[in-house]
Amino acid sequence: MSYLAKSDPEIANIIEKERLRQTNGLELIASENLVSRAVLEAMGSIMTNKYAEGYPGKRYYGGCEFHDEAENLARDRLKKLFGAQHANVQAHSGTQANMAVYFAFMNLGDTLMSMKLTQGGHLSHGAPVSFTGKFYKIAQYGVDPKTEMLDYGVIAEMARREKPKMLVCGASAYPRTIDFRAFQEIADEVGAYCMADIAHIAGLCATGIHPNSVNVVNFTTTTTHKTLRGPRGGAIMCNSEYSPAIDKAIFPGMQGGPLMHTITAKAVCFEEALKPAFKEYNKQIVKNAKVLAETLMNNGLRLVSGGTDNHLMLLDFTAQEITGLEAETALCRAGITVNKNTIPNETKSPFVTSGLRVGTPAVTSRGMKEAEMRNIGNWIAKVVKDIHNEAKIKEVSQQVTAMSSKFPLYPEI
Ligand code: DSN
Repeated sequence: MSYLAKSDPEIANIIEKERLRQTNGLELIASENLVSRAVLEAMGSIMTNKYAEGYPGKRYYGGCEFHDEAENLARDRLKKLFGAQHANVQAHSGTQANMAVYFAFMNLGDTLMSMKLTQGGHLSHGAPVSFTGKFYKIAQYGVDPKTEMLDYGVIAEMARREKPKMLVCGASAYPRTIDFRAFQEIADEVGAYCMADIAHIAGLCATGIHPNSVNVVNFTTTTTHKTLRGPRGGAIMCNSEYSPAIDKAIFPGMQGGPLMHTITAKAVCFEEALKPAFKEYNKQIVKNAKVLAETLMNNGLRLVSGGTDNHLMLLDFTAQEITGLEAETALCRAGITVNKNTIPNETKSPFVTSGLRVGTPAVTSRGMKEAEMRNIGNWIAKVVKDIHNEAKIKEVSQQVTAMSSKFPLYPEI
């Protein structure tokens, strides 16, 4: 940051404060992660200087030969990682990846069937405030009120009734395994397309720790920055027959110039994800989540669905009579960054909520293992059970900083 510190000390100072926040605290937001130095370098590289509208071999600007090489590598590596026939790596985000699938294969007013936001789904799966809620007729399933897990029989019945054009599976706050084959079978029965948004669990799917949706459902969309541990961005995978429509929907359908520095960094991330160490990393994410979940439950806290199969868990604070917002605020003050989240059968607004979403990808990237998860679980319980006790929050904050300092963000610098 030596150039930035000289040319724009104000911004350099903000970045330094954020570096300290990340270094001294514990990042437990389930959708966040820490990229490698190599990914950071690629993102901050001169690849940002170029317009490359179009696709490799067919650009609307000259001088794109090295951008073609980078994008081809990104596409090939992503295809290899998931066993996909086709990959589009230009989507700026997960929402735009989803939008491209909808625009390519649905007409305005068609029915989109998906998981409700308050039950674990995503804004871009049909929330009234998103473009999806305005452009399409929305039918939404949730989880079973007792098990708090997906009930494929109920989903199939709804699909028969609603006859969607697109059946969406995948979630932002669902701690359990998703049966992609069951979703595709339901879609086939009612003549719908099936899209899996694996943004949260992409790393787990790529490494076989969670079933892979590619070659099972028609379209797979993802972000590249969650368990995949790459730069912020999106991607789409599908069979070759769908590729012309998908590519056209992204460009020129909804995006102009691709972010070539990000695409280059995606290529770096996909190569890292092809290495055996990435599988070990994803295994550890799940091991850590299980230990953290057990520790929280041993402290008398309730987890939605009674546990987790993946990288995240949802705490329900109904019994503690505190809100997700209060818990988030107190934990953040203790150096534990989490986000309030609606839980199934939520009675409070999305800005207040009765729950909290907790995930292990970022702390696992720092090298933390089961022993650290036990500490974290005990600290979370200590804070949320006595939310107004300033002395306790301070004590936890000191313990968090002491432990975090042993796990630097980038050990090599
Ligand atoms: N960023 C996603 C998440 O936190 O799950 C939502 O867009």
